[in-house]
Amino acid sequence: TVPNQPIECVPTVVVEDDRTGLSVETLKRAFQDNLFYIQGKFANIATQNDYYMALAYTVRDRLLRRWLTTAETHTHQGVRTVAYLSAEFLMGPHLGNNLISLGIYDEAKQAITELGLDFDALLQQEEEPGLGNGGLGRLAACYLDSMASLDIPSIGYGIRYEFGIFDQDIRDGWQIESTDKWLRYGNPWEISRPEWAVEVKLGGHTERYTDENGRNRTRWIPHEVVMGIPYDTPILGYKTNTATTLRLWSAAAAESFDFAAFNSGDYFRAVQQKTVSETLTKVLYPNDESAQGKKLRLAQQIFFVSCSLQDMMLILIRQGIPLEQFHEKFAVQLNDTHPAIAVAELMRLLMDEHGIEWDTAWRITQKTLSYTNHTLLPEALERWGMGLFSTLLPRHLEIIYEINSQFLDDIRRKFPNDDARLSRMSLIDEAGERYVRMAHLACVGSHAINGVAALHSELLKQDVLRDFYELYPEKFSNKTNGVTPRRFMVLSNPRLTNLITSKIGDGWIKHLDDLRKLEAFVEDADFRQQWRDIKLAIKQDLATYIKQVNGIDVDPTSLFDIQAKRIHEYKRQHLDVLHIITLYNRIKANPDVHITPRTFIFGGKAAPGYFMAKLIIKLINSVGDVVNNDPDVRDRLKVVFLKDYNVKFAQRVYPAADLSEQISLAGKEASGTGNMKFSMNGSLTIGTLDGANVEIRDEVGAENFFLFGLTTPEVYELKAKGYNPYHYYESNPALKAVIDRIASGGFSNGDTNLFNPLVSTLLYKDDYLLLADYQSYIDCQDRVSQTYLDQEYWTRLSILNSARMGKFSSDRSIREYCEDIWYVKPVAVELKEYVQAGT
Ligand code: 8GP
Repeated sequence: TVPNQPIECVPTVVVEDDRTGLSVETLKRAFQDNLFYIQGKFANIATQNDYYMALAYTVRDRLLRRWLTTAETHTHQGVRTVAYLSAEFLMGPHLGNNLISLGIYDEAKQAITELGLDFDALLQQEEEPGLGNGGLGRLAACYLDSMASLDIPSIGYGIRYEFGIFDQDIRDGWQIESTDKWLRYGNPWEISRPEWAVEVKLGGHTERYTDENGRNRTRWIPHEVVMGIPYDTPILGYKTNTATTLRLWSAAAAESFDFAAFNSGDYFRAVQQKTVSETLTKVLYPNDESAQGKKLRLAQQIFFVSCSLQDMMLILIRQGIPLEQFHEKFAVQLNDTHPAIAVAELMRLLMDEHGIEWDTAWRITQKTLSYTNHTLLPEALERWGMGLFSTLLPRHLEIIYEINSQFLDDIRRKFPNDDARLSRMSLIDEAGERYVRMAHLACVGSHAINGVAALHSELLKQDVLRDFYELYPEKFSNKTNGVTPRRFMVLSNPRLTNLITSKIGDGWIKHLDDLRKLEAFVEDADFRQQWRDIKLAIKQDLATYIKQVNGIDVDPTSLFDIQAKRIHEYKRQHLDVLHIITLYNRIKANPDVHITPRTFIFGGKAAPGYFMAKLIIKLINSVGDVVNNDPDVRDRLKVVFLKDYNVKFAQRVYPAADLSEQISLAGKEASGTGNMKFSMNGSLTIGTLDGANVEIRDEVGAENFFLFGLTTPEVYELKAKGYNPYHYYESNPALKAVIDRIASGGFSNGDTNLFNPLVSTLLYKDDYLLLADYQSYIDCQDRVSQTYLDQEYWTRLSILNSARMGKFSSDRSIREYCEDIWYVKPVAVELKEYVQAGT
C-alpha cells in the first residue's frame, strides 16, 4: 500500500463514552490517561505545561467527532463552502473557548479542581497563537467562530507562521521586541496532514507549447518549488455540531526537486535549498497598516494562496466534480489584498494546469472571489515593484497584463477619451517606477467589494476606490464588522454573563439582539448595584495584576480609562496623553483643584520599524513616571502601560474598562472592533465620528456616547484650506502649556531632545489633527469626569451600552456576507452513532 493513500476498507471506529464523555468523571479519567499516554509523565514529574496539554487533548478528543462529521456531511451534501483567505488569524487561546462551545466549562473546572490542580492556571498556560497583527487578523478569527456557530460550511486558509507577532517588553519606557515562540512546547490543537501537501512554484520563466489537441498553452518552468503542508485546527461553533477548519500552510523543501544536486554529490546545495524553502513561513511581518514591499512577503502570499486554491481543487477532483463548477462549490473571500494574487493564481491553475479556456476561467474567477478592504491609509495599499514581481511570479505577470489589457478596453468603451482615468485605474502603476497594484487586481477579479463599516464603505466609494465604484457600482456594499460575544463576553466576562443570563436567559449568546431585554432592568436599583459590583470586582482584579506586573498601585474605584490597540499616529494615543498632561497641569497650578480620580491604561504594540509609534510608548511611560510619583497628584491620576497586549490579555482588559478611548482622526479608522468589545462589556465610549463609532453611537443613542472632534468632511475641508497646527498651539494657553511641558523636558529629566520629533511633528505637520481636535477632546473628557461622579447615572449608561450592542455580533456580519456575497446557507450537522465493526 502507498502510505499516503486511504486504505480501501475502512474499519468502523467505536467511540466509547470513556474517551469522549462529557461528565466530570470521564473528563478526569481522560485527563489522567492523556497525562500518562500522551505526555508520558507520572504526576510527580509533570509540569504545568504537561497538565495543560493533558487537558487540551482531553478537550480536542471531544471535538473530533463533530469535526469529522461536519466535513463528511458537507462532502456528502455537496454544499457550497466559504473559503476565508487571510494572511492573519489572531485566534487567541483555544482551550477556554472550546470548553465554552462544548458546554463543559464548569465540568472541566470541577474535574481539574478535584484533581487538586489550579484550573485558571492551566488556562493561562496556553501559548497564544498570535498569527496576526491586530484588527484584521482578529476579525478573521471572530468570523470563523461565527461561521461555525451559524452552521455555515466554511474553511479558513492562512499561514502557519513559526513565529507570530513579537512579544513586547518595556525597558526604561521603550518597547523591546523578542521572538514569539508559540510552538516551543507543542501545539495540541493542530493535526498535520502531510498526505495533503501541495507544491508551489516560484521564479523561473515561462514557455509556450502546443498541447495534444493542438491548442497553444503556457508552461511555467520555475526556479524553485516549495511544498505546503497543511495543519488543521478544528473550530467548534457554540453549542452546535458544526466544527469548521482552520487550515494553515507550513512551507517545507520539495525533496524531489533538488534530487539532481543530491545525486551529483552536491549535498550542501540540496540542503541549502531546503533552508530557503523553510524560511518562507518562519515569521509574521509585524507591520500594521503599512506595506513594505519585501520579496519574502510576496512569496508568503503566493504560497498560501496557491496552496489553498490547489487544495480546493483537489477536494473537488477527489469527488469527481468538474472544475468548471469551482465557483458553485467555493466562495473565496479575500481578507484585504494580502491574498489578492488569487485572481491571477486561480486563472493560472484553471488554464495552465487544468486546460480551461481564458473566458471560462475568467468567469469562474470573478464569480468565486470577493474582496474586503480594511484600511483607508495610503501607505497600507499594497503594490509590488515590477522587478520583484516578474522575478518571483513571471507567469502571473503575463496573466495580469492580459487581464489589464481587457480591463482597460472595458474602461475605454465606458469612458471614451479619458486617459487620466485609464492610468489611475490600470493594474500597473506606470507613474514612475512600475508597480502592480494589488487592490486594483482584487477589484477587477472579484464580483463583490466591501468596506468594514458604513462610513468606511462610503469613503471607499467616494475616494480610495472611486473610479472602480463608477465602473462597477453593483459590486460595492458595506459589511460592518462584528465580534464574537462567545469569546469577548461569555469567556472573558463570566460574572457579567451570569448576571445577564440570570435576568434574560442565555439566548443572547447566539442572538445578541436579545441583550435589549436588559433595558427593562435599567431602573432596577438592585440590578444596577449588582452591575456596579461586578465592574468593581473586575477592576480590582486588573488592579492586582497591574500591581504585580507594573508595580503601580491603582485605585479600583477610580475611572478606568483604557486605550488598547496597535500604536499608530492615526489612532492618536498621544492625544490621550495630551489630556493626561492637561489634568496634571491643572493640579500643578492648583493642587486642590477638583479632579475625578482616573487610571489611564494603555496597551498595544508598535511596529518595530515605526519610530514615532515607539516614541509614543516612551512618552506614555515617561508621563507615567512623573505623574504617578508626584506627591501633588495625591494618587488622583495614574498612568499605566500594560506590556505585551494580545488576545489573551485583551480578554482581561475589556471587561475592566469604564471608558473606552476610540479617538482616531475621523476618516482614518476603517471600523475598529475593540470599540465593540469594550462597549459590550459595559464601558462607555469617548470617540470621534470615525469607523464603526458612528454606528455604535446610533445604536446606543447619542446621549449615551461621548462624542468629540471634527467630522470627516470637516477634516477634508480644514486640510484643503491649509491646516496650520501652530496656530492652535499659539492661541490655546492650556494646549501650549501641555506642549511646552513636554518640549522643555518635563517628562525627560530636562532633556529637550528626546521628544522633539514628536513635538515638532505636532507643531509643524500634525497630519492627524491632534491640535485641531484638542479642545473638543478636553471639553468632552471634562463631561466624562463630571458624569462619572454620578454613579447611578453612569451605571444606567453602562447597562444601556451593553444592552444595545446586538448589531455588533459577528453573527450579524456573517449572515450579511452569506446573503449578499457568498450565497451560502447553513447546513445542520447530525452526529451519527458509531457502530462496532462486524455488528
Ligand atoms: C484594521 C482596521 O484598521 C480596523 O479599523 C478594522 O476594524 C480591522 O482592520 C478589521 O476590519 N486593519 C488592519 O488591521 C490592517 O490593515 N492590518 C494590516 C496588517 C495589514
